[in-house]
Amino acid sequence: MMSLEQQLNELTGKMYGKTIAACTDAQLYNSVLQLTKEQMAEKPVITGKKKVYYISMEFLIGKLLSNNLINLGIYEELNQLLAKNGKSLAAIEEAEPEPSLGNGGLGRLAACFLDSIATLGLPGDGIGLNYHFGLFKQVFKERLQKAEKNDWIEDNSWLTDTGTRFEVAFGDRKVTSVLYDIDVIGYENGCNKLHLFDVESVDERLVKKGIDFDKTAIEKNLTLFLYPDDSDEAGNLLRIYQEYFMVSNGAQLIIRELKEKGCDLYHMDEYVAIQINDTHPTMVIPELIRILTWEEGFTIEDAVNVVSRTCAYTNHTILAEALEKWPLAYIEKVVPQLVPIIKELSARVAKKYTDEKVRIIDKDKRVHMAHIDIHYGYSVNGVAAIHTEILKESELNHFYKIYPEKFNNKTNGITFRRWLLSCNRELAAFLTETIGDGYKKNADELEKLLTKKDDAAVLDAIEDIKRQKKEALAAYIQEKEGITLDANSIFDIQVKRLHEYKRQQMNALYIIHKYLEIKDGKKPVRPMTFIFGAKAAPAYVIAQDIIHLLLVLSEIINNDPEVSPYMKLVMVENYNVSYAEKLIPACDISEQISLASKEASGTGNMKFMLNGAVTLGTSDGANVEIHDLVGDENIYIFGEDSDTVIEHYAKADYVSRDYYEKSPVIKEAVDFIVSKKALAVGRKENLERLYKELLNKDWFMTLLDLEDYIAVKDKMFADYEDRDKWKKMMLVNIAKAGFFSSDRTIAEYNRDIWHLN
Ligand code: 26V
Repeated sequence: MMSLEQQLNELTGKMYGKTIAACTDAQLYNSVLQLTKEQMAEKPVITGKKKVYYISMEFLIGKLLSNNLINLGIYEELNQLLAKNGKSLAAIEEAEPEPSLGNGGLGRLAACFLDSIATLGLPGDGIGLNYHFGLFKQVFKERLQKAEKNDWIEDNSWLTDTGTRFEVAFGDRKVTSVLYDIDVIGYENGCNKLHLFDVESVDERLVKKGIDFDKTAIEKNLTLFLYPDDSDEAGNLLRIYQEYFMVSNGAQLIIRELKEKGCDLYHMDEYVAIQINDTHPTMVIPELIRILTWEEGFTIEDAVNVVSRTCAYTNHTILAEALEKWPLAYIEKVVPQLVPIIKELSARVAKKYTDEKVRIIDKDKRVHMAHIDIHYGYSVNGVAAIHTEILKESELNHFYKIYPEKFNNKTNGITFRRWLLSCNRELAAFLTETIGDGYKKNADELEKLLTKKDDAAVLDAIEDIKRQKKEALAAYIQEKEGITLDANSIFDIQVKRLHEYKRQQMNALYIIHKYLEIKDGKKPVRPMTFIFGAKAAPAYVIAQDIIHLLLVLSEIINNDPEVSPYMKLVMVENYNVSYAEKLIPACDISEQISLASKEASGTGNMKFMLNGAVTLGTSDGANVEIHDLVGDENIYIFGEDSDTVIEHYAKADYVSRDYYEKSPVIKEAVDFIVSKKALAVGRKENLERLYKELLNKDWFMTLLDLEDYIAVKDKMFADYEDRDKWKKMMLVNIAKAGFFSSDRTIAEYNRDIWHLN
């Protein structure tokens, strides 16, 4: 057997005619990529009688090198041999392009799930699309977000062309697909696959400047972009083309694999479970029924029955605007062959149930995709306890009454390989030293840390690691954003997609309030650092305005010598998974401040907790479960609860202007948005629109919780000075995070829904 060093030297020699020591970081990245791929190819493929297919329009996998090395168990060895040759693995990792094949939590969850499925040794593959350009690259120009194309595919990449080609027929054209696979290696386990489909005729030259392109040239553009702007009809149609392309390929692949295994398609459900990630892949249901009836000789009855026993649906949001309802005419245009099937499915429902709310095709001839999933799938799950309760009791109550047995909760989780072992090697090493390394396979063992709650050496070490990570982040931000941060200040971080329901604007109002206090002579005892990272959908106007406000505020605050010694504000550019891996370990205060009932789960909240941050949050999503686990004394909860919020919506009695007029503190902060100072830096159009939105509409009730938010956040800053108390809170949060391992989540999916092995 050759040593790892010999193998790598042989590769660098073959690829570049150089020794390890003579290679550049980019050359070493390519060589290590090749080495890793070869090692993964030697791992056994995970097999079993039944397999799950996780079908999703998004897999936000992020960079893969570090994770794959950890899962292969060779990270440390490689790290050392590179160091011996004068090279740094961390620097080499920087050379990897990030595949941003997702928008946020939903896509990142899919990636964590693939890691856990393989880690638990369960047979399960992902099915998705090979977008050439991931989520746009965000740049700031004149304090506004600009979107640029974000390519990630290089000659040498994790993708392998499998040689598989399928035909996909649309109403007006046929295309040929190409199947690329990415190996998914479990932690100290075998391999599954992520199957990403592409179009053979795709043409990157279609993209002119920015992210604009001809939306009608389907053969050329189908897999160019993730989530193209869907504000117009051509964009909507393209989205349906993408969705059908994915499910047609997925269905063909699944049926081919079933036949290869010699399975009886009438008993498909004994061999396959298909997990539908939100409604985007819903057409897989009518598509499978179409294939079984048209090509395999099934009666419609038999096809509906077996498909309904095979497909399961996960809901990820209650936001009405995010629930897909496609005009039947659009589906007719793109995939006319599905229309008779969808009509049949709809007719069956209409015959059985008079309630209009459970219809598939409504009176306006729109197809409610979630309704197909619920009627013709065998499981419906929410992603956190409170979310599932809201689905059962309000959003999907009409369905819950018909099918109570289908509803179940699966609280989200995160893979600890990426969100602890890889992004916080210092903390992982300390934990191993302190409680052994059992926690790596059994996350509940983190609780052993509780026995050290009064051990000063342990508490100091945790504080020390946090400090190191803050210094590392400060250095990175200095380099990337040109802003100097003080690692002695409190790092308060809000990173997530930009959306009004997540209320970045409420955080901004707090910052304005603090700024005004400092200008008034009320200085904080310790400097505060506020960090944001967020991309806003290009067509989402108010979200752009909120980014503008944050950039205006950072300009005002960071450049005011009276204020900047006490407070800094950074809006990092192009927040993505790699940036998250640097920000999260360095956080003191984790901002999870969505309007109660609106954040289905959140998963960032879990990542921060695991890395020893303390949560400042509403009773929403998984915050509720974090609260239950750590207890009142280790979390800061504020704001109205979901029942109250749901009641405000039902009665339509929330009037933001009342809150503004009642409270001088709120008024002063909101008015600052259109003050002379702000307008001197920012654009009138954007700031005035945001101001008016907050006063006249405020659909996500920012002002409802603002006073309580200020009070609780102030208390939190004060408590930070009680170092013993704070260090204990950090420890308890880490110790209690085991529940949020996606290994636990996947074990539950398997136990209750998939029944593999
Ligand atoms: C999509 C859209 C698209 C149209 C404009 C508005 C809008 C708003 C939200 C969404 C999100 C769709 C689903 C989603 O990403 N849900 C997220 O799923 C995560 C994983 O379960 C969960 O942790 C987050 O709370 C949830 O927002």
